[in-house]
Amino acid sequence: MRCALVSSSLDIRGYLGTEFARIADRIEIVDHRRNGSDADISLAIAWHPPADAFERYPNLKAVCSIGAGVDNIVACPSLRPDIDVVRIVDPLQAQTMSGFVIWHVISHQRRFATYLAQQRDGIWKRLPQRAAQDVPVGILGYGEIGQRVAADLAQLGFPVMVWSRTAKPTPATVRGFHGPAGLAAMLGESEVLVNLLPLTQETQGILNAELFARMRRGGYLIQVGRGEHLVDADLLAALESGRLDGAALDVFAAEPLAPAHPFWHHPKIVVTPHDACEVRVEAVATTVVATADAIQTGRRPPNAIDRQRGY
Ligand code: NDP
Ligand code: OXD
Repeated sequence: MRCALVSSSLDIRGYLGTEFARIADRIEIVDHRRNGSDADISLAIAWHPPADAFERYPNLKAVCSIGAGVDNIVACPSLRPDIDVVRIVDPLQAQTMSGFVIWHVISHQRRFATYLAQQRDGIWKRLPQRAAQDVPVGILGYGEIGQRVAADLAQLGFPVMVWSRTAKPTPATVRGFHGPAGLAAMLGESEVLVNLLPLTQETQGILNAELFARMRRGGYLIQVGRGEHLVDADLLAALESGRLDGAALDVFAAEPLAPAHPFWHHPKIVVTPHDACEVRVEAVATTVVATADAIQTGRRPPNAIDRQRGY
């Protein structure tokens, strides 16, 4: 089966390399806007597709993301509502994200930024220690990745709370919340807040002044969802007022982060370049093969998102 590569921001062919062909040897990848007929294309791999990208594929059945997030694909105006959008689900990606989140939670708990500053100034001074059980962590989103992060943090002794759209069963070590009332309740108890939500109309701008005001004073934000979840000015104000003590930001509304953006040099902000957890090419190739199989046998592809919900 032929599969079109569609991106305005990434060399997908270069990213897939030779590993993709090893696993997906019956998929022939072709570049977007190649010469020749586009009527034979029923499958595409996309990341930030151009607005008119899908107009030229009248027989397109499914588009695979190269990430867990699909917001940049579902936002594409030329994507017809009947086309399946398929996300990556990869337990190794969730494990890597979990390590990234744990790194920042413990960095906040053990005052790593203060120790770095003390070292720079040659200061030998022990700081009061806080046990994991005294640092409650709230997680926005309890999906494929949020579940792994919650389980690992609970295993380390942190009190863990999770928030989802619908009520979800949780193990005894994780407290579940849902809906608007659940959010308010969870925020009131959260010192560290981890954002692992998908970007949808409902979640855009959710990390704002009102939300920060509901968290424990001196809290910490770990933002690994999407840049558009965060109101940048509200974060800066919350850090300025002491409402928040710090933030680790991995995703930004405009990536790469503009050189003049105030986040770069803010003493209470850690910036990483959308690198919390890579997607392995192997996971993309397996997903594309499963999607091609589904198209050929007239089934819905595994890991196709709900187009109405947007995730
Ligand atoms: P899933 O789709 O598996 O889970 C999403 C979770 O968010 C679900 O629990 C869902 O609730 C909840 N949710 C969605 N909308 C709302 C809402 N309006 N109110 C409350 N809860 C809501 O996503 P993943 O766990 O796989 O990934 C989450 C996001 O993490 C991705 O969409 C992506 O943006 C980001 N990401 C970032 C990466 C990085 O490198 N920085 C890497 C990978 C992912 P319910 O269970 O009720 O449906
Ligand atoms: C993402 C990913 O969705 O890297 O950001 O999977």
